[in-house]
Amino acid sequence: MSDAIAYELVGDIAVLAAQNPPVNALGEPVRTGLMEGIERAEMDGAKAVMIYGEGATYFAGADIREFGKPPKGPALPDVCDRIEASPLIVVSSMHGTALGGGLEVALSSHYRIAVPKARVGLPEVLIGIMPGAGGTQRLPRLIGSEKSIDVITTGRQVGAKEALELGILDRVEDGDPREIGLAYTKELLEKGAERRAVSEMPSPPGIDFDAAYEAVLQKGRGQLSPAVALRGVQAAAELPFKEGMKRERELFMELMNTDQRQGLIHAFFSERAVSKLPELKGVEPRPVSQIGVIGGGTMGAGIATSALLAGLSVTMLEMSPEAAEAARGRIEGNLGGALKRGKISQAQFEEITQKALTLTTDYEGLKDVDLVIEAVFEEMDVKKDVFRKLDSVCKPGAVLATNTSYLNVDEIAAVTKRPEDVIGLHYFSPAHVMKLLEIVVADKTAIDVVATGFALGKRMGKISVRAGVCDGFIGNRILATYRTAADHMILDGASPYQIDKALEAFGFAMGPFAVADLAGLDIGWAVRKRKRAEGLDPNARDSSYADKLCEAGHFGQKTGKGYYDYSAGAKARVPNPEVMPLIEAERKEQGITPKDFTDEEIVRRYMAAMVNESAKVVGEGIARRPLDVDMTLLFGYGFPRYYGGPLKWADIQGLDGLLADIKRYAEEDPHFWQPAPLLEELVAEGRTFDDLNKAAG
Ligand code: 3H9
Repeated sequence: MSDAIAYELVGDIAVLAAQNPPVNALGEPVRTGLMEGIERAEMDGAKAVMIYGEGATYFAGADIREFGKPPKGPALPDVCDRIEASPLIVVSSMHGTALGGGLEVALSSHYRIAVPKARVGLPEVLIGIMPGAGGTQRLPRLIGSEKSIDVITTGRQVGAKEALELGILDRVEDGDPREIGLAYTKELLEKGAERRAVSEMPSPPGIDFDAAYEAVLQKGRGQLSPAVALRGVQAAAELPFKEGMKRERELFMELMNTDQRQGLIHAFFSERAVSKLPELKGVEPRPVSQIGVIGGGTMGAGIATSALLAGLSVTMLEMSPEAAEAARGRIEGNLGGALKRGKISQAQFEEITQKALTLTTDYEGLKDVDLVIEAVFEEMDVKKDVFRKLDSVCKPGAVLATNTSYLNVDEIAAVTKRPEDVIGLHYFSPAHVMKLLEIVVADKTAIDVVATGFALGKRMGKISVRAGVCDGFIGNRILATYRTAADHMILDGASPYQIDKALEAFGFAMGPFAVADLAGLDIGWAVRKRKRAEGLDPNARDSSYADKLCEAGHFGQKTGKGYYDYSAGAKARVPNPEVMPLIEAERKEQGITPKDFTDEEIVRRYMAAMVNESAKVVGEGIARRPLDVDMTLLFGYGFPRYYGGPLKWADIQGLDGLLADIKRYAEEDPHFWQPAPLLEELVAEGRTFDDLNKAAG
């Protein structure tokens, strides 16, 4: 027998225990073990079978690592059918997360029990596929079409209590999954309960599936899997079980063959791999329980909120009592939002605001903190001054972090006598909401300080990405390049509105000019001024229409006007009529004859610029692996998850085609479009970015 499933006869009950850590994924040995277990139970003359998982969970789903490989052993739908068809009573006892194929095994069982903390769900759409082992056929027969559409198209995890109310579970009981499963099975046998196959239950009533399909498609913003999965639920309502299963298989295979499936699975594994760095193996992070935050503006208050929500004590340093009070107001406002959303209770809110948060205007207040993050004005001299002060007051071993978004961390570290304790922790605004954290490792940063950064990120629920020192680190450096590509297209004939529309159709939640309006046009203005002051390359193209917009007092949403006019509200994006004349005047001044761009051309150039700069960032070691870039863009810059990230997208598009485009664009502007050496190397060797991910382990 496969040792992924342990078999034991307890009286009349055959117990099948999954032993496939960490999540009891339904890989080939588990499927084989389930088949053999059912057969053996029948041969042994058992009266019932009880299935549960050892370790952390019941089956958490099909083994995602098997996707795209040649099939081996019994297929999961056949395993489920075999379980359901058994003449014995089959009971599943669940704990942990019974997800995807896991819940499908449970739905093929005749009775289902779970512990109160268990969660169940069909999250397949989140990885670009849909339930493929009867989930779309059995769930609707239990809970109806509408509720199934909710569970399946959102992929959400349903708590045991709700699952009981919905009718997914028959019983919820606290205890050991094996013990409660056995007791329940015995009870069923004693009362003479009969086999109960969900597939034999009547089809659920239908609804207006076409309207529901359109609504789900729209909500998915280009993601296909939820809408396609809905068609499976439709089949359950309209077809007999066997035909419904056939339809489910067709739809499942359709999704399995999409690029979106590849992108979403890449995102799933990369999200987990991103903070696993070989050099951190076995490195103990420094203990952190009290942190200091300097500067209580939007960013500092967001960082403080995130730390407080993670259970840390925070001392916030501000320049004056008034500024400290304003910072407290911001933090309490953020925490109030968390309270409203049910993330914390009223008691926790009070505990945090009264005990865990301290405001101070004196650096001495930071002398006992384990880690301090400065979020002051983005200017080198200001930062250096802060770090000199920190160096003189902080206790030995305290981690000194800067939240700079582009300044040189080596230079900041150099003003202290302890550069090994200095690191960049670059949060994204609003810091208590945005998931990305760039951990910027400077030349002299000690390895246990890096480990401390990652431990802090994990505690705050962030996706932490290691970055090296350069202007803008990973994310903002790449952003600067693709934004420049967009600016060049505007000079050459595209409008900000066409660019936003084209990129939103591609899948971005907001186009770059709508984002700029949201972030504040003054930010880009300051960066442009700094870069011009540092001296632009004489071959670089420059433009000033956006500066003129700022000079006229238009900073975007916060002033009511930017690229768009927000007088009718933030959502009503009406083009600001002052913008196009400024652009046209500039084209004239630069002697440019505007040309038409197709939406496709816009996307292609924008993405080519993004991929090229990403390849430079990886090639220079600023990002260790392509997946580090992918996760940065996904979690900090609104890159559509279903593409997996810009470099996964590039792999799927074909690197040779992208390089050819870049070379073609370089004929017009050789300064901007310099092909990344790494991209040229990969094309020459016929390799992909993902090959580099795999080589990095
Ligand atoms: C499906 O079922 C299709 C069927 O309908 C039809 C088939 C015909 N496979 O997340 P964690 C790994 S599709 C392989 O850190 P947590 C994960 O990579 C599937 N590996 O732990 C990690 O590995 P490593 C539907 C998997 O406690 C380790 O397990 N199911 C799988 O924070 C620990 O994971 C899903 O989509 C898998 N299915 O969260 C569920 N799942 O240590 C996907 C996990 O090397 N999984 N691993 O980095 C999850 O949502 C979470 O992992 C879970 C645990 C909630 C289970």
